Amino acid sequence: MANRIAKLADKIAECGLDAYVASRSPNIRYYTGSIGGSHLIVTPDRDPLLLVSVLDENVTKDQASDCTVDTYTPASLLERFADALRESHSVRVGFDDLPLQLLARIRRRLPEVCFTQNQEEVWQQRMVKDAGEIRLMSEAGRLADVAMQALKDKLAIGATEYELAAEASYAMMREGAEAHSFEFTVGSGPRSAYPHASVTDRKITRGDLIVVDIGATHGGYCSDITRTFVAGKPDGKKATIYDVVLRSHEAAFGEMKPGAGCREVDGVSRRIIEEAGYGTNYTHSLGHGVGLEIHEPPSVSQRSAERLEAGNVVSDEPGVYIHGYGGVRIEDTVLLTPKGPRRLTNFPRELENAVF
Ligand SMILES: [Mn+2]
Repeated sequence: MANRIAKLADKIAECGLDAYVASRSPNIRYYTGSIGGSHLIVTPDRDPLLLVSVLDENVTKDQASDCTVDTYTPASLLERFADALRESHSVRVGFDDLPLQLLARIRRRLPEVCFTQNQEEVWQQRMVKDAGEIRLMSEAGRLADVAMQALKDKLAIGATEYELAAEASYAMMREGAEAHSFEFTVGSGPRSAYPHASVTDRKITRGDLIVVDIGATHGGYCSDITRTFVAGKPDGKKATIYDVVLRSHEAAFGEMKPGAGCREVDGVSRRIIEEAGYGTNYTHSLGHGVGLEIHEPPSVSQRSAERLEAGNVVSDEPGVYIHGYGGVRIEDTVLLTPKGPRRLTNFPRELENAVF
């Protein structure tokens, strides 16, 4: 953690800032290793200071490394915050995110200080995963695969979406997930046309497409996988849509190399779906960064100007959704290595494996 904080201190100096306040909990976890702590104050030449409420005092003292931990009460937060910035003689202070009311009160107390929101430097760091993060993300990926297999084993006509989601949840948590990385989607039949379908009491019926989007967190890090199952032998249209989405997913995967433009990679996936006549049914971007949060930079989309680099972890998740009919999405979490893409989720993708 010390070198992550040191890097941040270098970056803020380069940006002409005297101090940086990290208040988003994934950022505090990234820089200190602690799940507790409210505000981490980093300056180029002083020990980092982590302000923690009495509620989180014990966990933060046990977990936080490479910073001084100081406890505040609701009455003393503002004073401690202001003191820390005064002691460091900071004039230009960057922050990731602060509640507006708190920011206004700090500004009133420190009228000489100029506060600017700056998330870019933190994201530049967090976008490139180090070896320790990659280990945790690989395990999060394995947990998602285990959960997908457990769910698949229970696929049957008459099973409810609730029952299927419960199997995935139980399997991943028993194996070492600390949480789900987002709300599961088990969208069956016409509900598979909802990209974020949630989970209901709907029973699986013959002919259904079933989109299952799940993920685990491990050591704070997320995984994200989607598979689409088919209840019974698919008719021509369902087989075609499945094939198009799988080809789109595979083609994009092949383009996920360091230096590739996010926009171009999205374009490769989109062209295949457009050529098959389903362009307007592909209603989201190809992918998003994954890490301590389930949606992070870089965005792999038409609006992105970013380039992929080694150490990025992004999702590869094209989809086709037809209202009233159903949908298909196939997604893996992908690590960019210097040599090319490597999947962190590996559950089989072939249609034969998707039919039950
Ligand atoms: Mn995703």
